[in-house]
Amino acid sequence: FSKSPAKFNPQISAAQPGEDWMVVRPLQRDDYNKGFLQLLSQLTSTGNISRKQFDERFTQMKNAGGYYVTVIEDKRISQIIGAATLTIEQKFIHNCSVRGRLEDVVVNDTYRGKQLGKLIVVTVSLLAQELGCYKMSLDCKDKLIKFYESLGYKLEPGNSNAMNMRF
Ligand code: 16G
Repeated sequence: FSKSPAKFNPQISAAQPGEDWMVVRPLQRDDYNKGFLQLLSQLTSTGNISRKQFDERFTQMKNAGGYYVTVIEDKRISQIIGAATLTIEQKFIHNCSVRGRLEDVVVNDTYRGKQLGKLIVVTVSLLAQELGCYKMSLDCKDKLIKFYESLGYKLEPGNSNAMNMRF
């Protein structure tokens, strides 16, 4: 972002999300009861996660550090309607820098058209910049490339192939 600050000028921010009925904040334990996992299941398979499993994973992420699970809550109905996670990888390269990864971005499909995707991605991307990441990476479905490009992400020529080994 630092190379093109003029282009990265969001009209909405976590502090001013544009609507007073919503809030952008870190994940809380109680979000188990606010539809967080049901929201994630709009992105991919979540399995059937018990309260105990959720609590244990929440604690593990907190203790490990480097996990910034961020949510949008509709306060009128106490439901999580958007989420995105920043994970931080420690590096030796780039003078012992850190790399950010944007993961598990999802917005409740009944809230389309309110720029909530932009809100949560911009929030988490600014957080990555603030935490000193030298870059922020993501992989996504082809149909979402334009969306991420509009927020400052770029396909890098010769380096734009995400590869997976599924286990
Ligand atoms: C997308 C997500 C990734 C998520 C994956 C789940 C973004 C930017 N990318 O690639 O974070 O983990 O989908 O799909 O949100 P999977 O269940 O096929 O791995």
